[in-house]
Amino acid sequence: MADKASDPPPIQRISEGQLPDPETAREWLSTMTLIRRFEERAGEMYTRAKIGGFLHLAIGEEAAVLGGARALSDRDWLISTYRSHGHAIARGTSPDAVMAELFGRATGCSGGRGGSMHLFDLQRRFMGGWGIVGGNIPIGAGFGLASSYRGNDEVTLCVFGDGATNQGTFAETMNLSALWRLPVVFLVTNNRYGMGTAIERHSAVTDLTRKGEGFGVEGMRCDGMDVLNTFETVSEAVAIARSEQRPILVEAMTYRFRGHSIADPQRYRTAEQVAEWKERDPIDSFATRLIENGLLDQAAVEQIDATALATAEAAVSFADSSPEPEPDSLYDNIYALGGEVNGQLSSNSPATKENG
Ligand SMILES: Cc1ncc(C[n+]2csc(CCOP(=O)(O)OP(=O)(O)O)c2C)c(N)n1
Ligand SMILES: [Mg+2]
Repeated sequence: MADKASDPPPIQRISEGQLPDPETAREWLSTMTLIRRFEERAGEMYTRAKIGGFLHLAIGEEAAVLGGARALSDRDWLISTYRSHGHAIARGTSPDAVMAELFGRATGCSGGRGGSMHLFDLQRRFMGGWGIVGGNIPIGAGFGLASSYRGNDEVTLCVFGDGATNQGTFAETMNLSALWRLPVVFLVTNNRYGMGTAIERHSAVTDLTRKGEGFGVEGMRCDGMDVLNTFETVSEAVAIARSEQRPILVEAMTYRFRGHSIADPQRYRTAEQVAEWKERDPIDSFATRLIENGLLDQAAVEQIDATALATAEAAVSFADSSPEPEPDSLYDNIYALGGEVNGQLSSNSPATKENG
């Protein structure tokens, strides 16, 4: 019964929208392919014990990742979960810095202290990388509040999973975001499972577009296996958030092809179900569409894949040859500059250090 209940609804629709110009189409395909090849290599490195902690891959979800990220401009903010390698790469963080972070090296985008679940890149307004399910939702609203308070037109895209919509933080954030008219797009990556629990078994309401309704947050749905449809839908939501200063909830229907994390026997779903979704591989289907429409030829697609493989390989070499963080740096970035304890600067405060 469980398997029957978790059968995915068939989404046959491929966006009828306008394909992007050839340069944009090439960039989308290249970045999705890079994310895929990067994560495959990361998975291998994990099983070789090069990577510690947890590793959550988003293989199969690349269209939901990239379509959402590309709906933002450089001045907008993106915040994600522990399944965020693709978000960092999509935002422009170098694959070298992401892989080095997974390896826990000083050259990583969080200085080797965050690992897979805590990627971060302030310069590119990628605000992490958060390990607590639902924990990033109110923080995303906080970025929206900051934009609103400063009176600029920046928008935050806050990404989380279907399981996270059952957290109290989701309900509280929907309420305050609507009440305070925050310019935030909440993007639910509905991959149909929270770890091993199918959506029909973890959420009373499975149409997630409706989960913000009672709080005053309008919902939209996109085909998260289709990068163009995701881009169009999230772009529309971003435009509303920007011009009308109000939150929108977007549900992206997608699927992860691998387990929840690396160690997952996946007894909660059938091989047939996985195979069915793989037929709609977001990268293959986009490449096919570009070839059919004459935007790229087969040789160009193969070249894109070869380049992605080489970049992922180079990232592994970079990470592997990078130094570990210095033990002396243990307290760096822990205490705020000028931090005071009882009116005195703390001895560990960077302000008391030579270069502080
Ligand atoms: C507050 C909290 N509870 C439980 C966990 C353990 N946990 C990690 S991922 C996860 C499933 C979340 O599922 P979903 O939100 O659908 O995201 P997905 O993993 O499918 O991307 C759980 C329960 C956690 N990290 N934080
Ligand atoms: Mg999920």
